[in-house]
Amino acid sequence: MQWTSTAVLVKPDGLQRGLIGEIISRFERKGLKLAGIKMLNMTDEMLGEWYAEHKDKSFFDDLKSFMGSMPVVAMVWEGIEAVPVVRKLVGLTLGREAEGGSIRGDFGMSQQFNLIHASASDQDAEREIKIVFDTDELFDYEHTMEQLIYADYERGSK
Ligand code: FUP
Repeated sequence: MQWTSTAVLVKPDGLQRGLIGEIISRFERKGLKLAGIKMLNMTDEMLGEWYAEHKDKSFFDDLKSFMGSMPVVAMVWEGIEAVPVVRKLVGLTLGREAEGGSIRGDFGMSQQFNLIHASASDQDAEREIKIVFDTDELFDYEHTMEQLIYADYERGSK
């Protein structure tokens, strides 16, 4: 049981579809803690770094141009095992295959227009958070609800 941070981007299609509030609400309701949030245009350089693992794929340029076409809303969410928890709430990459109840499963049909990005691992989360957030844009504060969200022995692992 480890307390971790994860990076989320509401992509240009999520912004256009008016899903920012819905997405934030799902993470809040789950019991995750918001550590940072901002709206920004991702530059080609940022996107090259963000999607470095896909740089040789055929869809790389198209993906970067889509992601840079409009602002995104970037967030950092925290909690015990936040990375896999958020991935589960987000659902499979392809909206058509994503489970009902997940964000992509409930709102998307596409592979590229899949509304949201969530870090795939703790290492990816660390790297991605640094691409978008300065340290003074991340907040450490008391989340009083945690006493209701986790048992004492779980909070001890923080
Ligand atoms: P995910 O981790 O679920 O966001 O998905 P991947 O890391 O596999 O892919 C990164 C992004 O590339 C996805 F959000 C969608 C996009 N993509 C395409 O546009 N075309 C493809 O053929 C595969 C992925």
